[in-house]
Amino acid sequence: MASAQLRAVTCTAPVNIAVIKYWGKRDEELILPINSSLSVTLHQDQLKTTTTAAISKAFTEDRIWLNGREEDVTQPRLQACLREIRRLAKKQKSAGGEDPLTPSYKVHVASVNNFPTAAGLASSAAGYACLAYALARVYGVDDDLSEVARRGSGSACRSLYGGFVEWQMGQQADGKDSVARQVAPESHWPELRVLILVVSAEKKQTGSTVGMQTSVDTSALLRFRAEKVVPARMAEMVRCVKERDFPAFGQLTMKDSNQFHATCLDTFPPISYLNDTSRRVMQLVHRFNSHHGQTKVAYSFDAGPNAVIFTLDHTVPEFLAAVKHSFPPEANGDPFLKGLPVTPAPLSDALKAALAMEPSPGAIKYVIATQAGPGPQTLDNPQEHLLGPDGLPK
Ligand code: 2P0
Repeated sequence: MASAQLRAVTCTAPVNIAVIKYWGKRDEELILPINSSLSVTLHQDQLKTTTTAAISKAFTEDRIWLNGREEDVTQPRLQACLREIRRLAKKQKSAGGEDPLTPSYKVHVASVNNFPTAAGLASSAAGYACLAYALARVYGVDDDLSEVARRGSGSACRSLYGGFVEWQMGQQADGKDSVARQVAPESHWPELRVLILVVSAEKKQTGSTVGMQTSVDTSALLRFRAEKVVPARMAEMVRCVKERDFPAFGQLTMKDSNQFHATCLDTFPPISYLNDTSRRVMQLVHRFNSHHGQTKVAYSFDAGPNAVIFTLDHTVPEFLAAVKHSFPPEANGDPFLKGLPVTPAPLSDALKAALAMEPSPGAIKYVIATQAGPGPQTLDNPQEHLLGPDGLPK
């Protein structure tokens, strides 16, 4: 087919880490949560999904390739995203858009992550945010994309914005008010740093979708959390971000991560995402903070054993030294530190003694140093399209 018939756009979208966690749906089909959540968008220089969406009159079916492999396009969540974007496109075209036919055009999508799936980092949020954003650009949709992204994966709606983002749970049965909103842009807190401690893990964990449904069905603690704890925590977390109050931000981040994992243990049968290394990281953080007499570092864990550390730029060198002391890197030739460079710092004997930890060699595979970053971007250079002029992966 001639390339003139094909309209293609390529976009990138970020990963986000929740500091007030989403866990549990009140509507499985519409993906409506039982509580609001708040996240930090990570910088795409370190972690991102890139997606090309192309439409053409000549395409006979919707097709999708993820990391180079063609996937089943009839998957219900993907279908929900496609249906929703076409509904928005039709709505917009009927209000005077340029080409009333394009909403019915079939789409080809190719998507890649710049981080290994094997690292155990959640990729669905970046993936569905990128899909929603790329589909919107290619079909010419200007609407709020919260619903399109959310129908793919709940946490994906938070990856539609940079910086600090809340997903308001909403009250309506149709989910129209269950939307993501930016609390503050990434430039608001430039000293904030994020370290991802990639933990060696052999076992496959319970998937989030199934895990949270079991929690909704069986955990009284989860209900209590959603109704009685999270509303006040959301307000407090917004305050912490707006005032750049790191000690309060860090403490609340750790408490909310711990409460999420407590609801997992309260689920029946219980779910446990943390492993011994995760718990040792928690111990390291608490001992580091108590040595300094203040909350300088905070941890957060999602549906897996990897630790996400929040801290401020001036604390990174010393904390990284503490991590290397407690989890000596394996000499396998791979760099232990990826992402933002960190100036090496010595570890004082006093801090070493305060940590009082037997070293666990190799328990942390590597560390990715990053920071808060912007929301989805459109790439202007057609060279960066993942689909060729024939609409197939390059
Ligand atoms: C979060 N997680 O707020 C929480 C904390 C994991 C732990 O959102 O079923 O992949 O697609 O809506 O968004 C993971 O759940 O689940 C998640 P679905 P999702 O980031």
